[in-house]
Amino acid sequence: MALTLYSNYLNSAGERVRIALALKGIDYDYVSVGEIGWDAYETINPQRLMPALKIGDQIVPQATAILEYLEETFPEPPLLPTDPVRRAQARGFAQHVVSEMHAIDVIRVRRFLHHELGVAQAGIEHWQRHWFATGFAALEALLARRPTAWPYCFGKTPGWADLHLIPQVAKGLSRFNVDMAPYPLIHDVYKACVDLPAFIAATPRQQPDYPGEVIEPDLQGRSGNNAI
Ligand SMILES: N[C@@H](CCC(=O)N[C@@H](CS)C(=O)NCC(=O)O)C(=O)O
Repeated sequence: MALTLYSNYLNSAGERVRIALALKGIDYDYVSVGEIGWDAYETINPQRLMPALKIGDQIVPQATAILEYLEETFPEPPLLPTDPVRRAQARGFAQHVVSEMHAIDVIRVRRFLHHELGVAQAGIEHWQRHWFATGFAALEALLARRPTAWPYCFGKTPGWADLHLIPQVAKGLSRFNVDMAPYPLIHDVYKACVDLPAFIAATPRQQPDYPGEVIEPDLQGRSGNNAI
């Protein structure tokens, strides 16, 4: 079945999916939402959020749903641990990135805080620092409790938790000046992943719509899902 990923180069939720596609060696077409425009994209994905995966003529929104489809349909190599408890822990770790960090650091939330609630730039930066620090502290504590100091979050090979963690760390380091010194275990996993071909292939600069430099969305712009 033909697969098409709708994403853009900076789309960190899409980066999770791109890592999974690369780890599993799955061929897909890439469509840049920036190039087709948000209104055209809405006809494809009414959620107006990236990424979405087109499978044949069907659309699946939300990175987690896409990752679950890939794991079920292309089981090799497995991204989730085989032990059921460890598998649940990997999912819980990843879900913390998705729900407790990424969901509240995205540009549409920051624009809403700024335009609708009158939060100035310094306040927005405070918000970002607070939620990155709270989130990474919790993830660091989870890594510290592992029974084995695996090179990756939950095993000897990169998987589900890693592909969620790395785009969030990369974004924190390159775009939000997050100090990773308090999180040495996270930083070790980051170092183990960041030079792997699948993780490199998924980075913003490797995407067809990378404009040559990262253009940080500013507070004045309009978000894709019209949150503001
Ligand atoms: N829960 C969604 C989050 C998707 C999401 O927020 N994507 C961002 C880019 S990383 C987006 O589409 N932003 C457009 C906007 O904020 O309007 C997922 O994991 O797929």
